[in-house]
Amino acid sequence: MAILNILTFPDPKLRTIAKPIDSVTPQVSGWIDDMLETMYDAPGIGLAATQVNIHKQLIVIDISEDKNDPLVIINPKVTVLPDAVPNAYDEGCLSVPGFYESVERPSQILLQALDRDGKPYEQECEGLLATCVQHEIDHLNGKLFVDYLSKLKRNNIRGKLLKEQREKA
Ligand code: QAP
Ligand code: CO
Repeated sequence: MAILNILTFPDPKLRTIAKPIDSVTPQVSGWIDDMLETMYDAPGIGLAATQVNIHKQLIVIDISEDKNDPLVIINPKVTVLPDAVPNAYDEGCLSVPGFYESVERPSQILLQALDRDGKPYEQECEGLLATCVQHEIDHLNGKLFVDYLSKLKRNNIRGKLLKEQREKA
């Protein structure tokens, strides 16, 4: 197992579109283990492969208090459920460290995906889980939560993160 390097906004690699996974090979299993370790170490509640520069449709999430309920999501499809309403959450992102902003997304979704054994499953999600799944699927499509903010807010965050990255280098 290994802790992977997390790309930081505005790294253009975060805009890459992820490709579907054909089958859960030992390499894919290794990515899952490393992504879970990286997410728990951060610590975070969700991590998309895009964020660790792996451009495959793979996500890990754990919103449990005790950090012992990992959800592995491969090749996700999401449908907004008919009763869904817009729900605002204060979102953060391991690729946008130190910044949290309110984003509105549908409150209830149906997630269809493959598990870590390559077996299809579906799960209805609401609350924080629904928000987190949609946030992570956005990563696979090259999208970040800052894209939902005003240009002024996004540029302000970009400037501060670039300055931090310059100071670290
Ligand atoms: C996505 O984000 C999410 O700024 C997962 O300094 C977050 O795990 C979806 C983190 C909130 C819905 C609501 C962020 C850690 C972790 C930071 C994360 C930071 C350290 C973010
Ligand atoms: Co994120």
